Amino acid sequence: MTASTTDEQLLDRAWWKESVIYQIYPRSFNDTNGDGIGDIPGIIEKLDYLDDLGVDIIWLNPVYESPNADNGYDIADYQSIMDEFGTMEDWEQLLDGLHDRDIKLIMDLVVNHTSDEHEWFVNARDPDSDYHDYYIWKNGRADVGGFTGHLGPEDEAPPNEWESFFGGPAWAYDEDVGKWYLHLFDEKQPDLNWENPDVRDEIFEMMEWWLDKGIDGFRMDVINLLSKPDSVTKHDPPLNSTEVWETFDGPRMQEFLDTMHDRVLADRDVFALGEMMGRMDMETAIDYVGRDGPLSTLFHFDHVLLDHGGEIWETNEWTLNDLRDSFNRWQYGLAEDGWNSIYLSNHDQPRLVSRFGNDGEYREESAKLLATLIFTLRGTPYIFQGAEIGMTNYPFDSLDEFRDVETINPVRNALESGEIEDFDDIKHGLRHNSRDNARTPMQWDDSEHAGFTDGEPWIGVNPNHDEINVEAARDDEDSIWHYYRELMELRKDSDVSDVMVYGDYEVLINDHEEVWSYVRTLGDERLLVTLNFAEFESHTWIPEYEVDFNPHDMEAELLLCNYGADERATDVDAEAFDLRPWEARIYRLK
Ligand code: TEU
Ligand code: CA
Repeated sequence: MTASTTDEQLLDRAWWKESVIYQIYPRSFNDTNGDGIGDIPGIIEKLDYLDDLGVDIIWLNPVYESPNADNGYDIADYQSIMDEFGTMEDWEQLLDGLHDRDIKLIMDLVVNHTSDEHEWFVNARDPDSDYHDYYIWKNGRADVGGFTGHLGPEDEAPPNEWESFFGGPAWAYDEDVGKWYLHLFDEKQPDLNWENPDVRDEIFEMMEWWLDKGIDGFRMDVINLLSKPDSVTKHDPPLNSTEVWETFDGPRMQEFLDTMHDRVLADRDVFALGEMMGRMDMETAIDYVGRDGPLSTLFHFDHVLLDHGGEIWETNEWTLNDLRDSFNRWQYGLAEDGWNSIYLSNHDQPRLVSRFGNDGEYREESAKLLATLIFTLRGTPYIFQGAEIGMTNYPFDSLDEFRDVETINPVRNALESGEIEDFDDIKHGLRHNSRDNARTPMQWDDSEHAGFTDGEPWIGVNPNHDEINVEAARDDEDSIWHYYRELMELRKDSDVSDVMVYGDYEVLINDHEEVWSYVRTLGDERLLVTLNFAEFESHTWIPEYEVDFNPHDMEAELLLCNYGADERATDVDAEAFDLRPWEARIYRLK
């Protein structure tokens, strides 16, 4: 890997590369009217909190009108606000409040599908309507096995064998139409037909409408699913296709996003973040997010799939080597062109400290180590609400406690079919994997419902809120919360900010089983980051032969350590040193 020059790296400066993003899941952030559901006035109430924390961009999960089959990812009207969350006036006040504090706002853009309650879909059920062709309708096949029989007319199978991401067939039969419509997610989330130019026009106009209201960009939901494979678009019934993965990065994907870019994004300085499903090769990624690509950056799933099995209750063991390999692939893959998004959690993922760290004895240390990782890899860092206080997974005990379709649907199906006998057999896996872990309410204080609501919360509050909460974290100088602030200060407002954002990434001792170390370089500026992913002390060193400078001749100035700046951390010998359990250090090398 040849290091590019300082000038080359800084040529591509952008505000969204230098920003820290904070993700708000409104339903679980802060409730102001006691209905147990977070709302927009609740976010407004916490604007100073966000400002104090020091974040630059808020990504707001969907707040649009929705019957909430998938908590707002099933949109019934793209241009109005969900009643439960408030009004358009509330939303405008939120935007102003953020902008007053120099915080930008990006909105979720969910245009692979709508709700089945969207006016377009309601009309689409009439085959003579102009809206019919807004969705993907296909004839069934003769009974060929698979999902056959009970779902549609007798002796008719769904158009192909695709399984929805939320379990069951990806097609639903509509009696009035006499055909099946595609839904890659829930039945209540019919996929839009992007082959239809009217659909593209509507979406692009809607995007412009929001941008004209003053938002700063979009987080684009499952955006690489828009273009469906030829087996479906060109045939009716579709050609046989069993793998729903075939919907990733379809034939017209680049064209659709290029058009979106040219028509909507190009003339404005906005941030466009694409969520990309599947395991993508670097060429495709660079087509999307490289200098000439339509998007700013992307979310990929490489590292968050490591510990997931095939079913929602199945888990895999991950090792540090797996985790480092998946990040290495992207750090090196987008080193010359393109830009990464660095996240370890979001509303679809279990809590990072429970998953990649240790939520018991070393909760504080490991939460800080993971934060160090997020802020020192090359890319834009993301904080999902609650990570800044080290919130953990929830001790789910019964199916009733879950709210998420992605958990409930497949578990119900498996219980009904007898594939699993008893909930308790899969409890451990669901506790580990379920998206609901991320969705339990934000823990503000140690009061009954953690200060989230005066009413009954829509989903359980983690019982550990008596210890883990914002109030306690802000009061404690050594807390995870204050550590996040220190990281942000380093990244945004220090002598090493440029190297932290733009510096090249180079991994050291790539096969160390406990310690992940890397160097970030920008011209003469060098940072060394060293992280011990273990509950015990680990021995490590900086090998001369792996870097183009001699670390043993250099002085290492400690910038930050999750154990504090004690002698062990400040007085380091590059040839050999030991890291304490979950210890994280950042050095500046001179
Ligand atoms: O997520 C897409 C997606 O891939 C997840 O649903 C994935 O299946 C899950 O993270 C694995 O556990 C986006 C949204 O972020 C998600 O909330 C929506 O449910 C989904 O799209 C449909 O809109
Ligand atoms: Ca409310």
